[in-house]
Amino acid sequence: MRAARAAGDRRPVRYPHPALAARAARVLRDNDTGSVITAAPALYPHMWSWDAAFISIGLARLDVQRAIAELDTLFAAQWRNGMVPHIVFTENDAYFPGPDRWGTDEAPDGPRNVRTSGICQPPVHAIAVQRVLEIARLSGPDDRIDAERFARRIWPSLYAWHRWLVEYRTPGSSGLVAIVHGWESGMDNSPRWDVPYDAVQPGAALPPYVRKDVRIVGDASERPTDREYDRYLWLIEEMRRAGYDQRKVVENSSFLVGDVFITALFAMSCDVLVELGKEFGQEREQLEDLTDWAAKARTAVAASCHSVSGMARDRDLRTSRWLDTQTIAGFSPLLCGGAPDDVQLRLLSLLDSDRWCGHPGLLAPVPPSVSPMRPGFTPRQYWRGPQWPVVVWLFTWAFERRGWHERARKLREGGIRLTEDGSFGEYFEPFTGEPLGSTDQSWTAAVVLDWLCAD
Ligand code: 2M8
Repeated sequence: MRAARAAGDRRPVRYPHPALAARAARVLRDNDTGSVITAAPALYPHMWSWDAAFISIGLARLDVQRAIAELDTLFAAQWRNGMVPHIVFTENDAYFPGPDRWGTDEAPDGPRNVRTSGICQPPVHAIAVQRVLEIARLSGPDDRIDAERFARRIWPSLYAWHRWLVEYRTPGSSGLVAIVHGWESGMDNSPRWDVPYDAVQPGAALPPYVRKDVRIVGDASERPTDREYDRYLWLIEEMRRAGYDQRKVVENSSFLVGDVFITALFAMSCDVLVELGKEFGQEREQLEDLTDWAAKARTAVAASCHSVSGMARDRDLRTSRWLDTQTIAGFSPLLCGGAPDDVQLRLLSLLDSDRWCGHPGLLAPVPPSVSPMRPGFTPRQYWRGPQWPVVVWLFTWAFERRGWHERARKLREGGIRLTEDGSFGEYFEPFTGEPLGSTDQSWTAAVVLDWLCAD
């Protein structure tokens, strides 16, 4: 089916849904190296942790076995201490920083047969496993049996990953899951991290480097700045010096922030692991751990809410200061629940208002990464304003789970509207719908496929 030219649209093409689904499937197939689906064809030629989780959900709509293989590949790279690394490297050397710059080969807990980065990304993997299982159950008895075996088999690895986050990444009394690098949040250059990054002072010992991303993305202003990259790389330097010993990393890192969005995802993922664990007969003690971790994470998210706006906040754990920047992460309590009713109502009406999804200029009524009404909103720059389909997917998933079906449906329709041009952009300019960053981004294709198949 050909794309239609839409009258009065700000974009030239809109694909009918069957054609859009076929294009999404082709993106996933084309980005398949045989062993991994790369996050994007040129810009990201490796496996990223949370990308792989979303990709497996899209893959399950096409081929349950392939979805299982993708998650298996990621977890084969799990560190012995439980950490799931943020990048699993392929042989491709077109991305910087590559494995040599990370220098994790000597890390005591690193995997032996594969090279990885030395940090993590948001814990959405249990959610992916459950979703793959749900899709497999609709798909037929063989897929169901395979997916059930897989869920039972991977459960202990998921539990170990969650335990790692509690043991090594929940320092202090805030109860928020902490990150030691903005890349761990997945929202790399979000204004959420501006204040903590100001305190990171790259030393003279920072080895020289040449960025590759800005050569691939034609317009460098869609990417983080060189100043930000200096800080990203300095933090890697600090970790290398700490020998990737997690206690030392957390103790010494000049960036240590309680991430409220990750904390909300962690609470939900713990709930999901409890559900899977009950079904597959996992030990009671471990189920109790997960229930306890979920409750503590929810309490931490609720405690972070601003007394006037209701928005959830990150916390700089080096200075013990709340970070008041208002971004999409402020809506974290709507994902995981646990905030008082009045706060929740305030957040819902803020989300609907012209400051967020109801902004009259938006091409599609889904939340941008930063409110278009805030100073600092930059509509073309990465996590500082554009809309990210994958984040919209998280909201649709969480809202369904909370029983807010109408809200979930509206967001899903908005997400499809945003991506109907068939570019599968990494992120989108909110007013024009122009795809930015990479096109043919795997996780965008994956979530669109899941939305379309759920219709
Ligand atoms: C982006 O992050 C990488 C570093 O991890 C980069 O910019 O080089 C982020 O959007 C991140 O969330 C995502 O997982 C990754 C791959 O899509 O790209």
